[in-house]
Amino acid sequence: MKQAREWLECASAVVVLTGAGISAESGVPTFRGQGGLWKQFRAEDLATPEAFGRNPRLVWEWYDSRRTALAAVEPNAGHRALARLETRKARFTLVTQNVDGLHERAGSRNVLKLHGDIWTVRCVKCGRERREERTPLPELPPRCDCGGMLRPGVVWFGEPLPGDVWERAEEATREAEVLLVVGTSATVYPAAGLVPMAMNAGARVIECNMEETPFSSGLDRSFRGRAGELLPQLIV
Ligand code: BV8
Ligand code: ZN
Repeated sequence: MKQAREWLECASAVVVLTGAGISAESGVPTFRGQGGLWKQFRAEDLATPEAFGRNPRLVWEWYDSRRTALAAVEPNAGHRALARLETRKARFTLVTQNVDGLHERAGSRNVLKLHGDIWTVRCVKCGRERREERTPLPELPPRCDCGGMLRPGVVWFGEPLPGDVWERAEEATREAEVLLVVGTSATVYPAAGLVPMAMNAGARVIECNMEETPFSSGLDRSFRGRAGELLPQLIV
């Protein structure tokens, strides 16, 4: 841990990649770990445009229940440690796969949301996107002023990531001296591809995760444990 702390302290360009695991201690269920969201549902059934086309109400019931649960949670020590780290770095980018908005609530500023934001909605007819924070929503599926149906402002399987966001994430990763990977099973692409990209660019890669991931054995350091406990030890 001491060596990893020094790498992090000495680096001037840092990128952090987070997944559902960093929000677990806030009480937000992960996707694939114990009690994961996908246990009750299969990703293919819900987080795809086809599922939404087939049964928009069912997909909205899932998102509305997640939003309602999220409205009651707070960022945890892991989110706060990353917000502290950002204040000390000349170049810092937080790349997240999470859609819960907890990084911003903890004070992180330069956040790239690869998979969108559960607090935004987009009209399938006129394309207008806006914030919508009411929980629960008054009607499912919610409607746009133009009469079109609103969808969650997130990226589903089979959908491209927001172009500019992905480009900025790649660019930051190529310049990183240290990549810190926290709370992700590193199984969803292209997000997970940032890990080998950082390794190939010569960055030190440090992982904090409850379970082993496909990259763990090849990293500079891979710590097993909770983000809320490990990050405050790494970022003092
Ligand atoms: C794309 C939506 C191309 C928002 C999500 C075969 C068929 C079809 C597609 C594919 C295929 N093979 C590959 C693909 C591409 C596909 C993909 O990667 N599939 C995977 C499943 C194989 N990717 C896509 O479709 C992407 N788009 O490729 O488009 C394209 C290009 C041009 C034009 C058209 C198309 C889109 C991917 C985005 C999908 N949307 N979510 C939402 O509802 O949330 S993904 C979903 O998984 C979430 O966003 C989540 O963030 C993400 C990754 O999961 P994790 O965050 O890692 O969470 P997980 O539960 O898995 O892991 C948590 C980890 O934390 C665990 O390891 C656990 O041990 C650990 N942990 C738990 N507690 C703690 C902890 N660690 C520390 N502390 C703790 N306390
Ligand atoms: Zn509209």
